[in-house]
Amino acid sequence: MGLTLTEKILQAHLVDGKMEKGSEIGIRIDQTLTQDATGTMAYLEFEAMGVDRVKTERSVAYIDHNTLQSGFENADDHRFIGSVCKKHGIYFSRPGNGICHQVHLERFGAPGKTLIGSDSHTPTGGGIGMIAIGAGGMDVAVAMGGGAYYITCPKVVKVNLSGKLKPWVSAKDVILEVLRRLSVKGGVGKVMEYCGEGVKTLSVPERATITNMGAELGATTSIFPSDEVTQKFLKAQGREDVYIPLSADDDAVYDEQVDINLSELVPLAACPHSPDNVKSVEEIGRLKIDQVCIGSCTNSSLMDMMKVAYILKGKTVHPDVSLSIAPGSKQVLNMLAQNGALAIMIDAGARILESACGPCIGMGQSPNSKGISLRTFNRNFEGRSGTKDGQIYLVSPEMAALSALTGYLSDPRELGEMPEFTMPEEFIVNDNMIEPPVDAADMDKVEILRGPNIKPFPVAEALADTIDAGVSLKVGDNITTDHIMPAGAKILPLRSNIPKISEYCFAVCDETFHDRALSMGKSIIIGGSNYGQGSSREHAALAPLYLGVKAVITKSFARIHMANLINAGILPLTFENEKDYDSIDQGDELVIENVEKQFRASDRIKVLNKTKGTEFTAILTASDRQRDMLAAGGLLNYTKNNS
Ligand code: MIC
Ligand code: SF4
Repeated sequence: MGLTLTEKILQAHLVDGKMEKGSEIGIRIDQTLTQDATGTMAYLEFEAMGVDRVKTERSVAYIDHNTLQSGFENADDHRFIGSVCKKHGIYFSRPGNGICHQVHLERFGAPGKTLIGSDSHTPTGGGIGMIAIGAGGMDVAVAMGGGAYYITCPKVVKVNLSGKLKPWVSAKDVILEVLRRLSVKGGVGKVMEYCGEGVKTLSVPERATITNMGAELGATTSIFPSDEVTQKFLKAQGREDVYIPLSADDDAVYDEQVDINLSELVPLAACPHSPDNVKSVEEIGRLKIDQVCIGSCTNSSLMDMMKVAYILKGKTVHPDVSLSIAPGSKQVLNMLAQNGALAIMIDAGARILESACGPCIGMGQSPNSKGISLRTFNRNFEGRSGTKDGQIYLVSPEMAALSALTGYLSDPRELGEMPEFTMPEEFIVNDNMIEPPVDAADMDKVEILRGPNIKPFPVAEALADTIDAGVSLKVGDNITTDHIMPAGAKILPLRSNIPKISEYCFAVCDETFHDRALSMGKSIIIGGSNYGQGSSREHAALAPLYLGVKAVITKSFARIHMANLINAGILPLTFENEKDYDSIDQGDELVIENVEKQFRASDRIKVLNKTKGTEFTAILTASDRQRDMLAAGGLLNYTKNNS
């Protein structure tokens, strides 16, 4: 029986467990990446592990999220991360060099390798044929130390692409179509593997747009084969040496199949407030807009920018619209500057932002109140833009650029004939903003620079015999990590300071949560389905841990968040019978007796609702290793106990 590409790469990296779907496997990690908003915590955790030098083939730290520097905090974090990198063997991509996923694809990604990153959009690397997975900072720290990364052996979905995209229909429309069909929960426990005749019509950056936003499906990752298109891209980046051809066997067996005829796709938009709320321009109708933002790790490649420049050429941004453009990397920005496209954008009235995440994570450019904003980004969760009632639509760069000129949501096919946009034979390669580490022999000479905002992170105590705690919060379905631990210009600078950032925990849902949880001392959170979807930020587990949350009971969890809860030593349970969700109210006192004894004996955990005088069963879906971690009080305690 043939193998899928996913199985081939996983199998080649398998260090623990068996390749049986649904069971836990440990894989060797070749490369890691971090970004600054999750990186400070990841490197504090790495330091706590006491490993001298990273044991991966390549580890890179990027500074791209917190580049606003409206106080000393971010600059301090950058210096801290830079000094840790120098000492411990990590490459340091300086602020200004670009968004982690875009730069990693350009400069480090390699077919057949494994990559984990402390950012949920790490699967962007799947565009170049690698198994690239988003993870919590602690998992990345362990991988840097040479430890395996554990995942549930995934199901593999064949996404069979046929045909060719019509003019002005974009790679963004491909992934929006997949989201429209499968929803934000559709990829949980699965890898989306793209194959079929249509694959070769897509460039590497286009493939990366698709794998990037596979994160919004909740998928473990997404991957494209490595073929001549990959080879050409790597050659243009001066890295042809890392190219290897890779694809699934012809007789590979998949768990599911999705067929997409690229020729039939039309321009689409994800409407507020979910990436799967996808509609065509006709379905949305005439929509007057206030803002357009082009950029982010989804759509900031050179080819995206060249299309935007073509559309803007000789025109002026509509008087009622603000257009911002953030090219994804220094390489992209530099090439736009040299080929004149940047001048076209400036001339049209675009507001050029630095090569960083920027508005995507609410670092500036929040829309006006009730403002309608078209963005080429990947997430449009409520409040993420920094404007609570902002109405965010996710669209392709082509649709964004044309709409910026017309002032309303416009179908880019109205542009008529499309010229051919071709990838350059050679990109401008200058890695002068990537600092290599010092030699191992000199590591003791490097001083670690710690600013006053960098506070120790909370570590759970070993599990108590009995959890007897009140429900401090009850929330509904599809709660994102942007609800649990919001970001944005005010809060993001506090990522290295858990006591301070926890003041904003769940503030989007309930501003009184922080004080209530603190005064309760210990508590339990009740959630609906797909709880914790979105980012990989472990702050969404560490802040609740700091506030005394002992367990979270939901209808279902998103993958990375559930792993982060276990890493933090918080018990993640799901209702055996979803109806039990309805019988619990905020303030109820819940008791789980003999917790460890119960979960060592079975997946089914008995929970008493003392207030209501009822009892229900919750399920713990965890491997033996994870149960050990929960008993020890999280990954760090577990690692210490076992070293
Ligand atoms: C995001 O897009 O939500 C982020 C900000 O990149 C996060 C990481 C973070 O919260 O720091 C992610 O995707 O994991
Ligand atoms: Fe940055 Fe946005 Fe990409 Fe997250 S999704 S890495 S915030 S650009």
